[in-house]
Order: sequence, then structure tokens, then C-alpha cells
Amino acid sequence: MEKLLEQVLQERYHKTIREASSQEIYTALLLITKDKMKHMKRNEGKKKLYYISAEFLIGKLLSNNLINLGLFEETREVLEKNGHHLTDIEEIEQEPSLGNGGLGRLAACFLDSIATLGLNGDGVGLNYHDGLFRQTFVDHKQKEEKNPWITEDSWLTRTETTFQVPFKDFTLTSVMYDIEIPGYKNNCNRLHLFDTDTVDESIIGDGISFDKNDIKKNLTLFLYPDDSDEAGQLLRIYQQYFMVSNAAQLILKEAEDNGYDLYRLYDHVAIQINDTHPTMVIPELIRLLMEKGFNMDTAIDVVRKTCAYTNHTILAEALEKWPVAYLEKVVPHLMPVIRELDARVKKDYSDERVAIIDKDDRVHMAHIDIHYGYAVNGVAALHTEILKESELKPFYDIYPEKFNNKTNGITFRRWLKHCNHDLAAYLEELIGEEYLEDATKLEKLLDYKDDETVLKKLCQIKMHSKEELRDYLKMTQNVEIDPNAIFDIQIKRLHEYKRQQMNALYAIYKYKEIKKGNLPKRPLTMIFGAKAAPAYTIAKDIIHLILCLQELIEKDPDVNKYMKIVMVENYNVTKAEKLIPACDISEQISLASKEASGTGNMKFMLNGAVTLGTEDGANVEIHQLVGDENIYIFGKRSEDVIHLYEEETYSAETLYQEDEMIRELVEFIKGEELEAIGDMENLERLYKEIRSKDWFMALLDVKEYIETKEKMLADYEDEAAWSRKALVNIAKAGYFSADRTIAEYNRDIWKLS
Ligand code: Z57
Repeated sequence: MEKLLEQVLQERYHKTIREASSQEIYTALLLITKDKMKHMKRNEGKKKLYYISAEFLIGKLLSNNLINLGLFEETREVLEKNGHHLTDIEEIEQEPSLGNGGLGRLAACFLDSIATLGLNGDGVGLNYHDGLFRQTFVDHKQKEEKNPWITEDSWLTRTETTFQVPFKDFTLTSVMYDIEIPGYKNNCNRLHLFDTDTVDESIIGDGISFDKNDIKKNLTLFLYPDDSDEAGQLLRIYQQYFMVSNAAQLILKEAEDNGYDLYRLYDHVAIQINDTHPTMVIPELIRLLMEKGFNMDTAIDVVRKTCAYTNHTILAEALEKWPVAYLEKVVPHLMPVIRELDARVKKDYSDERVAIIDKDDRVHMAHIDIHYGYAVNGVAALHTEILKESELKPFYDIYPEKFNNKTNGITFRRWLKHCNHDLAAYLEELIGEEYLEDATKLEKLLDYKDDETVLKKLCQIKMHSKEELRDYLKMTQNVEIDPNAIFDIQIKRLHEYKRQQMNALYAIYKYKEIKKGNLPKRPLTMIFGAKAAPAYTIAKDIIHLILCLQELIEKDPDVNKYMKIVMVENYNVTKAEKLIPACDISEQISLASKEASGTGNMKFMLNGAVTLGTEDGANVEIHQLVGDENIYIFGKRSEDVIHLYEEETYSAETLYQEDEMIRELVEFIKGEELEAIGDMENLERLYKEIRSKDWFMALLDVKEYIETKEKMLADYEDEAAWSRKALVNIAKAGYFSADRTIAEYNRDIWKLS
């Protein structure tokens, strides 16, 4: 590496490593790494996976690629020797903002594991020029800004591959860009991101505003822009069809180039449909095969044996249902196929709950996937059970053999080795590096469960990560936090079901306690990070509440010694990598049954944080693995919650009326303390929502939540006992390796050899 780096810096900038700037070193490392990957062997096999996803939240790539290529340590050392730090070089890289949250990050972890396991599989998605918006805070509110991330030298490589994508009023020419995906100590796969040369960034106005009707200019500008109106939804259909038509054409082209018999496409291709966003690949493939002379029956049969679907949510509003009229406006040539798919279902099943086109003329995308795919999976054990027993029960009754669970996972290369260098190095000392390829080897750590030296050392490592986070937040946001405080962290998209508002109610509780003179033994630092969808009013009001509480507490000399709230601006993968290693308490407090899996919960556990959570999503499996001793569980269980929804008996107003403590907490939202800081329009709207609707039942669990958190803060004081909990969490995290998840997908669904 040293020779190469010297050579490139000399050629491009006439500088030595020592003389070069961080920017120059970054560029040189990028070019060297890209070139190495270009010449690496590809994964091969007679069957190939295409993982189609509207989101790939891949994060910064330099360090990750260096790790997987086995060049990370060497590069670090070469830089240190020459007066540079790899962490400073990493700062130069822009994070590709090609995802919203869990679903997009999962796709990225999967690409890493697919390559690592040596499987022949590529990702297919879109190259959004400005990705997801960049978040800033102005007057205690979220502002959205554009987020251009593509720089002159980037990980993208423009290819020669292009397709014609037909829409109702015009045809677009696509261009395929590739990003190399190296496996850990293994060959490369690729992420294919489709784009078009007609996109025009100059149409972006204030913030993230743009002309939604000018499709040729805006198609790949943003990730899922505001879909609260018709133009926004139409644009989303344009994006989805553009993605899947390119995917389908690429798949057929590669199959034909390989000389495969398209009548046996399923022997050579598996298509994984990540949530319903790529669903139109099914009718599009059928249409394309029929253009090649297939009859309808055969085309449907071949496609059905090729496509598999992953469900990531049971929230009704997140399950896509496109009005027939919208599809007619954008992709009328798909409608005959969709109508035929619907007619066949209606012929066989009279139950209107399984229809593709409902009586309001809306196309249920998930229903297409379930009828015309060969596998349906949920993303955690509880989630899959809920799909089978309630949400998708009518489908499970028809196709029990299609349903299966694939509990999510994360890549330990990024979420331990890269983000927590000290912990990874210490684990290596204790149990070797094997766990990076076989994560179950982490259990060897249990041998040290009662070893005081090890428990002490784990505390020291945590302390050091907390100091690094302190320095980072000082540098980026000019806030000061105290590493001796307990770091209690909730970082995830802002959504009512995730219940950041319940955590805010805890902050109000704690503030009032401190005001009353009930002073905690040790200060508490509550850290939040969350973006709200631009059109999600209540989510933005919750951000406003948290930012107002942050200021109230900061400015109150009675309180600021004992507690602090920090809301991290523009929470993204890069920030997650700094926050997670520094966490003591991992907040996973969704209303039971609503969080399909969660993956942040796994990242925190792996980095030695203790979970405070409900029995929801993968928390259930974490609980089973670590046992009651090593996790703090509270709240109503999913059966009870599902029952409450069915009975329609939940009443926030009753809880408010009958419980004085709850009443006081809720009243605080529109009380005089916050009135002096915030905007009453926002605070009152949120107050009303929580008091009268509280759709995700924060008031149902808030008291038990407060009690449990208080217990946790008290338990933290027994340093050895706490450290033992951290150790058990790390040791048991092996199950949540995405390598395990992908091995299961391959064994049960893809069967790629
Ligand atoms: C998204 O990030 C998820 C589900 C969705 O339907 C959409 Br749209 C976006 C998340 C779930 O909320 C998480 O619980 C889950 O861990 C993640 O997908 C990956 O499966």
C-alpha cells in the first residue's frame, strides 16, 4: 500500500504522503482501492441473485472496502507513520444518502454478506443525485436541505449499459452506474444504480423544492420525495417503474448473454423484492417475456418461480396501494398484465381481502408479490408470526408453504471492526479474529464473564468511546457532554410507533423530579437522532418538543448539572458509527407488534450497550438470547396490543383523566416552561394528539417505562454487574450477523449453490 500511495500522490499531485492534504490522500486511496476491486475475481455460479431495492444505505465506503480487502490495518499504519490519521481522511468522504433507515441499511449489510459468503448476487437500485435530505435545526424545528453526495472522484463507475424505459408519454434512456462490493476476504459483487442523463439538478429551488411534473429532469433527483400529494405519488411510480424495468431488462440480457434458456429462467435467476417498492418487476418481466413470444400462462409460471418478497412492516399506511388511475397515467402498458393477474386471483378466490385490485380500484402491491412470487418472508420471528396469524392470514391460509422467517442481521465488519476499533482489537486479543467470519465464535467471550480484569477493560473501552463521542459532538455541533454521565441513546427515524414522544415524557418526568430536589446519583445524557418525513406533521412536532426540552434543561442551572438532552443533527450512518460504540442504554421502545425487527438494537448490543425495550421485533430474540438478567423489558405485549386495536377500547383520554402523574407529564407539553421557548402551534397540536388519540399508545406504557428506566439507572452503579451484562450482550450478538441471515436466505429461498 505504501508504495502505491506514494506513486499515485506523486503522479497526481507531485507530493509525498507527508505533504499531501487529507483530500488528496482520500482521492488517492479511492483510486487505488477502486482499481484493485476492478481487477478482482467476481463471484460466479449458474444461478444469480438480483436484490432489487429502492434503497441502499451503504454509508461511507473507504474504510469498509479497506477492511474487506485486508488493507485496513496496513493503511492505518502507513498514514500514522506519515503524520496522518485514517479517521481524518474518512471525514473527507461524502456519505451516499441512498436510504431512509432500516430497510436501506439492511440492503447494504446484505450486499456485504452476499459477497462475503461468495454468492453470485448483485444489488439493483437507483442513483438519487441528492438522496435523502440533509437535516438542520432552525428555531427548534427541522429544515430540509438538499444533500448532493456525488463528487468528481467517487465510488460510482459509469458503465456502457443502457436501456430504453417506456412511459406513457415518452421513453427514457437509462445509464447504469456500478459500485463494487467486495466481500470480506473474498471476491467482488456489484451494486447497479440506474440513472438518466436528462436529470437536471438546477431545477431544485429552496430547500428540497422542485417541479414534480418535469419527470425527465427530476426522476432520480431525490429519494422518495414528499408523497403526500398526487404529483409526489406519480413521481414515485415513475421511479419504481424506471428501477424495475431496468432491472428486468438487465436480468434478461445477462441470461441471454449467458445462453440460458429463458423458459428455465428460475434455474439461473432469483429476484428478491425488498418491500413492495420493486413489485412492478413482476408484471414487467411477464410483459417482456411475452414480447419474446411467451404465452401468458408460461410467462406467469416462469416469473412466479423466480421472484421472492420480503415484508418489512405491518403498518397499513406503509403498504403500497396505487390507484389504477395513477398506473394508467404512468405505465398503461403494465395494466393489461396487472388486470389479468387480478382476474386469475378473483377466479380462484372469492375472498376480497386477497384481491389485487380492490373495490376502490386500488392495486395492492403486496398482494401481487404474494400470489405471483414463490416465497414471502418477515424480518424477525415475532413479525413473521404476526404476518401469518393476523396481517396476512388470508394469504397464509392459501399458501402456508410460501411463508418463512428470516431474522435480520448486520455486518460485523462495519458495525464492530470499523466503528469500534478498540473493542474489536480487545476481542481479537481474547478470542481471536475468527468471529468476523463465524460470528457465533463471539460466545467464547462468555468464558470471561466473571473475569474482573476483562470486565474492567470493557468499561475502559466504553469510557474511551464516550470520550471520542464527546470530542466529535464538540467539533460538529459545539455541544459538551460528560463521559461520566450515563449515555441513553435513541437513534432511528422519527415515527409515532417508535415512540420518541414517550422518551420525551420521561425527560419531562426527570426534569420535574430534579426540580423537586430528587437528585440523581449520576448525570444522565439523553441523546436523540432522527429525521422526520417532510410531510409528517406530528413527527416534526415531536422533534420540536425534544429540541425545546433540550433548551429548557440546558438553560436551567438547577437541572443542567444532572441531565442533558442532545439531539444530533442530520442523523445518518456516519453518525451512527460514532454514537453506537458510546452507548450505555439502547432505547428500543416501539409499541409491541409495530417494529418489524429493528436493526439498531443489534448494533448497540454488539457494542456492549444494554437494551431498554418492549417485546417487539428482534428485541424478543435478543431477550431470549441474553436472558432476563441482561435486558430491561417493559410494556404491553403484542397480543394485548393487537387485541386493543381489534376491540377499539384504548382510550388515552381515560388514562389522562384517571392518572395524575400521566396528566402532569402531558400537560407539561403545552405548559408555561415550554411556551417561553417553543411554538405553541406545534406544541398544542402534539398535546392534543397524545391526549385524545395517542394512536401508538405511549400513555399505555409510559409509567412502566419510567420505572424500568429508573431501575436501570440504579443498576448502572454496580460497575462489575453492568459490565457483565455488556459482555453477555456482545457474546450473544453472533446470531445477528447478516452472514447468518444471508446463509438462511440462500438455503431456503435463493438456492444459489
Ligand atoms: C423501513 O426502514 C422499514 C420498513 C418499511 O416498511 C419501510 Br418503507 C422502511 C424497516 C422496519 O421498520 C424495521 O423494523 C426493520 O428492521 C427494517 O425495515 C429492516 O427490515
